[in-house]
Amino acid sequence: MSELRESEAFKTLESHRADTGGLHLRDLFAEDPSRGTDLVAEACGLYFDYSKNRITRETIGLLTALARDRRMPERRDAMFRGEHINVSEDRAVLHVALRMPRSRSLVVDGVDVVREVHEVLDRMADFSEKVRSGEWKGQTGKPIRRIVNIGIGGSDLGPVMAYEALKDYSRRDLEFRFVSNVDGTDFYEATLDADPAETLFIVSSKTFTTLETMTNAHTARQWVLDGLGGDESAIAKHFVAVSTNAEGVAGFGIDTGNMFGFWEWVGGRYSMDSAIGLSTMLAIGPDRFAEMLDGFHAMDEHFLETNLETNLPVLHGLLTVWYRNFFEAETHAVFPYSEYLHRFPAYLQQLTMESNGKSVTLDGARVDYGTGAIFWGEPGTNGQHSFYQLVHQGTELIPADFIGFNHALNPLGNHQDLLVSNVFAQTEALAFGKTVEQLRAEGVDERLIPHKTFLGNRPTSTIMADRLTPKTLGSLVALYEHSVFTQGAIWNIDSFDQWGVELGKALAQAIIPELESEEPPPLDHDSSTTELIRRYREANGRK
Ligand code: G6Q
Repeated sequence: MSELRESEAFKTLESHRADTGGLHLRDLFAEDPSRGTDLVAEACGLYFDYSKNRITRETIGLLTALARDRRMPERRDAMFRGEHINVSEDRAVLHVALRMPRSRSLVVDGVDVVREVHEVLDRMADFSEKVRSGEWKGQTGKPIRRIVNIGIGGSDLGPVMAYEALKDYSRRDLEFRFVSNVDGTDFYEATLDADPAETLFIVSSKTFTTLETMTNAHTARQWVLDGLGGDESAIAKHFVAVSTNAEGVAGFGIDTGNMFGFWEWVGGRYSMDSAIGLSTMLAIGPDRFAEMLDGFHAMDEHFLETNLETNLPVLHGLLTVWYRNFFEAETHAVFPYSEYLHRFPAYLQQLTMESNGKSVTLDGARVDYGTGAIFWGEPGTNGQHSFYQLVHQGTELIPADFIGFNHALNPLGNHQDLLVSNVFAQTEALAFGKTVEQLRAEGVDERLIPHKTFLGNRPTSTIMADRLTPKTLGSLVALYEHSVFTQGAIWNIDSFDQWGVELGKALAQAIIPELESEEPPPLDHDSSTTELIRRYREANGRK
């Protein structure tokens, strides 16, 4: 049995689950009138109400005891010190340094990383101002009107999410597009109505070797050359790069003077606040970008300094562990009640699932407990008219986060009241349900009672903020980053590697020539893959 399962802290939680798991939120609230005002925590402008979770007042103490037993605080401190906690890649994990203020210093392997971070931020700010003011000119002397970020995974999901989330703060006379997929349609649609003379490409790739990004970048290069008369000097005016690979950038033909660097200690899915966020800065400007960094940093400090019992990311992470390991919940839903956050669940999917979708511990032993939950979600209220049915009355237990705001960015009539009433109504309905007695009292036909019964006792957490600002977004993202960290520490897994994405990449490299060769290739696959390749070749007129 694993160390985790054998630990006293884990066993205590198992018996606590057996004793309390049957309790209904209806009773827990009825017996404890101040539950809704006590089981809450607040920091960085985020109000975290976790009272509608299947816990008693004792549960948090037992979960934080588990965190201490697993040495989560020590591991957190080691991360902040720049130790190589990403053991399988032997790397420091220092996204927290990306948002440290200029006045701070963090020396890792003899280098002050905070100073380096601010050097890059200053160069990004300088460049952004030039583009935003029109001082930066394209090859024909026209200012830039369209900015296309080419990147995938961590070099795409954060930038897209942040652009969409902060659109209200963005320059509306600049158009932003994000090309990630190697499906040519992505590039085609992003440039269909664009003028190469007014288009700037940001090639965002930590490694500068990723198949999709390099393919799209070469297509973009050709598109610019074709559109601007073939003069190679246009590349310097229409391309910049965000990468750690200066050689690769130079090899592509981009002036390394137009390259914004970052560091190997920034994981792709933790990079939206590094130079990978250049498109965000171009959209909202350097000052707003700095506000976003302040929001991240405020949550970092809270995570580092606040006791575990009132620590938002710790509470969130421990509750996720509670459902995953003691209720066997396989998924976790996130429902932002803000249309601007419509890409937030997709962003979180990478953050959570690429980080904690692991089945071996740091020393390589196979786990005998569940790790990363499947994160999913959509903005409310849309989801209510779709899959919420299963969340309310299906057979699965789906813990859910509801995210809402006191104020709309675009107040229109009573839209915001209607929107937020649904946050409160849904969490109330999920917790308390509707009983047979209530239905009978309403005179519901007996035959329909089973169909109209809501068992309730479905756990939710509600995160409320005043309004969606760059700062709030930073704090919200950092909350989830550190929740992921907390979960990974309990499970003793490496939340910062991603070996699981490698195998498919390698196999695709082998299959590309088998699809493209003129002569029939020798195919050494299973019968299914061989036949699929054969049919594809045939459909494309290849033997
Ligand atoms: C993120 C992953 C992955 C990565 C992409 C893009 O944590 O490592 O999603 O971001 O594969 O990689 P490049 O930035 O190197 O192109």
